[in-house]
Amino acid sequence: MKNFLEYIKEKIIVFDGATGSTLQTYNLNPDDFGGKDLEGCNEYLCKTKPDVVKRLHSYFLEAGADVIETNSFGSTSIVLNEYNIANMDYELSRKSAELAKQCAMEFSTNAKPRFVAGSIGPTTKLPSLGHIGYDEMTESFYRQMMGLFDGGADIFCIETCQDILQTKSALSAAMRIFREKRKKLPVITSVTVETMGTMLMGTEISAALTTLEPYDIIDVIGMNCATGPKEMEENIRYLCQNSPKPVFCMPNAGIPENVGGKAHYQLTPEEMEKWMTLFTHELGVNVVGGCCGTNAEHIKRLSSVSERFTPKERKFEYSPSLSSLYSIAPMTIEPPPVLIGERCNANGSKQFKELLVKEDYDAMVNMGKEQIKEGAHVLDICVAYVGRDEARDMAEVVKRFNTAVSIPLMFDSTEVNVIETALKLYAGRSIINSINFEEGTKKADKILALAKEFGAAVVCLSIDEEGQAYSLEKKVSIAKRIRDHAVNVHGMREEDLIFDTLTFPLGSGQEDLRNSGMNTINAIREIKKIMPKAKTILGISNCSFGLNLKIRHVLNSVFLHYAIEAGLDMCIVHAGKIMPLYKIDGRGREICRELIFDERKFQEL
Ligand code: THG
Repeated sequence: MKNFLEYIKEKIIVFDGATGSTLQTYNLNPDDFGGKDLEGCNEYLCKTKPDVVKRLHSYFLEAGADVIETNSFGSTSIVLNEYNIANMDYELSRKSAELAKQCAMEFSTNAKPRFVAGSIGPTTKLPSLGHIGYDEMTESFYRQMMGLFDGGADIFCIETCQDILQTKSALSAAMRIFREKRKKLPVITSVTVETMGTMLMGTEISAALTTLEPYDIIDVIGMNCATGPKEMEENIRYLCQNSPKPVFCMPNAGIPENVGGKAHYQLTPEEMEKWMTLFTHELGVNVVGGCCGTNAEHIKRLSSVSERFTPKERKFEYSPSLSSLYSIAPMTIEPPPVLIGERCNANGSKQFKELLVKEDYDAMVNMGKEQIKEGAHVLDICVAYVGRDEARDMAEVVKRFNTAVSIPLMFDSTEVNVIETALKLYAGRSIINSINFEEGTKKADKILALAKEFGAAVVCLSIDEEGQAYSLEKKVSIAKRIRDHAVNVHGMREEDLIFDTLTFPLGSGQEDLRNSGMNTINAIREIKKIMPKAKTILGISNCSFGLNLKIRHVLNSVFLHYAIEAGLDMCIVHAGKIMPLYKIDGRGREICRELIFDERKFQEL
């Protein structure tokens, strides 16, 4: 049989129509569901009424669907628990795949193969609102997916996502299954954008794409449910213009209207055909199907669209970005640099440290918000404080910042478990700050594995077994070594690595640090030359440690200026305190320049 991912290149793929609203037309009674307590549990029909489930599949296969979805939307323990049958998750999931597979096989021919997509719904819990923890949710998805895999599903369809953390959790489960089974299935992830134009949690489509795009286990990305095609147009257009992966679109038959207490869907098969012709032929959607309210007539029309058009070649532009739960921030901006707020750091701000000790999380969130007002594009978060439980503090902070802060976060910790805790609570695409080769690759390997599992970008410090790099050669050679390891061993992309050539205090009087500023800046230039896709970053304020406050702001600003000139992409700063060069008097500028480039003139004066 043809491979699904090959097939998608030659044909617009047609999924089936609505499961729930079609089952409703069969007028099932409580006995069909296995009793009053289980009424409405569609997934349980796989056990009590397998013939009804097969009838549903055959109905859509006859209409021309290339792919049918298993009757397993809510077959996780999380959802089944509401019917007190949580422990039937594996069995029902497996059965749903077996039934769908039997039907697909009956219809499958060489000319028109039919596939089974395991339906993985969002469950009934929103992890970003703290309804459930990441590990518990992942375990639940794992059991459902294992059933679908063992029952013969050809594809995993992680669909109707309302909170991107649900999708991340399902992806963690899928990665575990593919590792254990030594076999990967194609994965589709599909989010639901409500009528207000964002996902239920407030996520814009650009943020959803940015968060999911780095996952290489995802093969197809798209949208389903909530609205009809008309309301989806702008977001589908965005995906088609920006997604490197094939695009999936399964609208409802319009927005449901309440008719006599029942949901009523108005979009006709003709209207569906008209919209999907636009989406496939003009925008370049690759996979179509119907969600709530769509019946065999809708699917027949989609089949005819698929017969008339071959997949459109899309031109897209994509450069990796960062995201919060809500929106995106690019990893490079014009003019540079991306400003990363430094103040939510227990070691870098007395105020933040005191708030942490008081556990005044609202005030900590406010410090984050203040930095946004001052111009920060991203926030560095560091809660390391001797005598406190860093992982616990990170959890408390990330939980709140995830929903309360609109810009992406960077997690600043040397502890693997602290980074992991943060990633499991954060819905966006973050930066991990940082890795180094102080212990060889040992610790870096653990953090890079986390970066891959959660799609995060990573700051790489020029530190190896011999310690921090001071010379230009050493700064660059460590960066190259980390790049080779991250790319070749872990499958990271060069563009997701952010090199930090280290900022040392310039005004300390320490003889061995005299040329460190210059080396740091020259190393940036060199790294940008040999790794053009990689990004660079500096913790600018380190350069002025120990000096008086007014001078610090001047030196920080001048140091930043020269680093940008050398190609710096991002900097960790107090954004409100950075001055443009023209606001610094000539003499101040010159003294700072001499200090940075170690010209020693000031000694002769
Ligand atoms: N590279 C990377 N990450 C980093 C650094 C780096 N993270 C931490 C640090 N260096 C960057 N962050 C800061 C934050 C604050 C200050 C310096 C660097 C700072 N704070 C004042 C002080 O300590 O005197 C403010 C005091 C206050 O407000 O209480 O200077 O290099 N990857």
